[in-house]
Amino acid sequence: MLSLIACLMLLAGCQVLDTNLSNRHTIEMQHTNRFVPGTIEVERGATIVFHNQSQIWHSATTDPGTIVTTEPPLTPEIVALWDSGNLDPGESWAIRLDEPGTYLFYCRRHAEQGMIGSITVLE
Ligand SMILES: [Cu+2]
Repeated sequence: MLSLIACLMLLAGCQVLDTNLSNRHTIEMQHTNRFVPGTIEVERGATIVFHNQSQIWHSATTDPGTIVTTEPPLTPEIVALWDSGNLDPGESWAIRLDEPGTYLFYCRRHAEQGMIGSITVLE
């Protein structure tokens, strides 16, 4: 009986882990000055991890003026800039997105070269 309970607890633990992992998405910052993937759709509450796998720094930065949403509009708090700061090679930075909408972001260093992306958080 004890071993059965232990088994069930293990299974429950695995499920929790799976759920968390499936709602976690990594966007790579690549040496080609691109976010990969550049466009993703995620569930509410997803954690987005930006990982710099290149040899130079990048950022993941939003601009309130570029955020596109459906009704109701996002509050100023949510629209507030998120900015990873300068991520050095090998560094990661994460943000959790709870509000539906489409978030556009760019790299402050390479936006003009097309290093931009978008995350759509589904209803
Ligand atoms: Cu960059």
